[in-house]
Amino acid sequence: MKSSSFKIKLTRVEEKLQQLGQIGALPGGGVSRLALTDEDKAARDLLLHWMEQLKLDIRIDELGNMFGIRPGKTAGPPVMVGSHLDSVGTGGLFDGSLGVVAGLEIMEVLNEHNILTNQPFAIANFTNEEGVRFTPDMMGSHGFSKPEILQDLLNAPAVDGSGATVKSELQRIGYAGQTPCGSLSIDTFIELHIEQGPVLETEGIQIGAVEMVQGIYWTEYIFQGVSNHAGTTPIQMRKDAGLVAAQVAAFVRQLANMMGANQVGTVGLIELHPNLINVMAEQARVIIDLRNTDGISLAQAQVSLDKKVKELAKAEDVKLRKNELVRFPPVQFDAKLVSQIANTAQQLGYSVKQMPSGAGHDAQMMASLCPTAMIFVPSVDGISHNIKEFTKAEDMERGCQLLFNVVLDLIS
Ligand code: HGY
Ligand code: MN
Ligand code: MN
Repeated sequence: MKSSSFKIKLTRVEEKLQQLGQIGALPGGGVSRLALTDEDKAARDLLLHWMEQLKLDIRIDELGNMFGIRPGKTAGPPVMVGSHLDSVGTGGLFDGSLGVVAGLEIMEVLNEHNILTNQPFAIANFTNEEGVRFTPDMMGSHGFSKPEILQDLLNAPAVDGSGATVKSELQRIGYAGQTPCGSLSIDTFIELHIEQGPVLETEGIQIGAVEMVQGIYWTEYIFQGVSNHAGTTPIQMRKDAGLVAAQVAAFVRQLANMMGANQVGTVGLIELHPNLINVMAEQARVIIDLRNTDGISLAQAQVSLDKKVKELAKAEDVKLRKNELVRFPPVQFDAKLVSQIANTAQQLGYSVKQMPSGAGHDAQMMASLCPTAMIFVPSVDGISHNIKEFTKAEDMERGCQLLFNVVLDLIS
């Protein structure tokens, strides 16, 4: 069946994104929809409503992953698209939501034209992709691809120390599903996502055919010093946890510069206790995010970081605890599917570039289960994880149409 005759309706996509944007809306724009909060529940409820309207076979698994399946002529594993509805605390309107809404739009077009596809087609909303309330990130798709770690993921404690766990929050919001995690077999997975970086915009390219996702390491270091008076304590007597945290943060940037190539390093979370102006911190907690497209270099960077952290803690005579929160190696996508995306984009007259992903995505977990790839659309000014995140309507339209055409070619 030639997919090019069917067109997605951008207005429907925009309406759904606009409705989702009301959920967890922040005063200056953007959203805060942390995983398994009431805002996440509200977004899930809205998705449930849309999937019911589309008459999909709805499944919710033990990790709260949500699936909507449209049957085809033949039974068997569906081709699936999807992403995530949770956001970071200062999130934009497009990260994750675009991939879920694009899946709904494909369903809308199939239904309005009464297209009976050969293979079933499914959409997914994966739980806790962002990993900022409960680590690791890509949690739902991780558990879907590795059900043997389900209990560990369900017992994951909230990063904020509130005592909430994934399990207690899934139950609280009513999304502790019955479908066994990982019990749905999937034929192929494609994720449409905003690039969240500057490459496509800078190079004036309309579509990214994503070949791989870089490796991601998250490490928590907790420094235990001695809380003391800021004025009376002589410098040489101090055991200042706050100082060590600051030195580690500075070293992460030096490390990225020393490693060069594709090494990046971020200190997004630093917490001091008691965090008071005139009190030396008793405890400091930092979580470091290291990434690299090359797995060996990433592991080397981590070794250098661990070594330096130990030296800095020793020099200040503070105690050190380390927790390895995330150790995701780089993931290659299916080369054949990547070329199919690139070729279909060219047939549609779109400029396209094959490229890596700097951000983590659910697709990197799905890649261990079935042929998987991603489609990127440009981010204005390369901004994301920021309320200013924006993608132009015409870019969204191209991304959704391309996803539709690739999917229809696969399921017809
Ligand atoms: O951390 C990431 O790259 C993704 O946004 N979870
Ligand atoms: Mn995302
Ligand atoms: Mn994100």
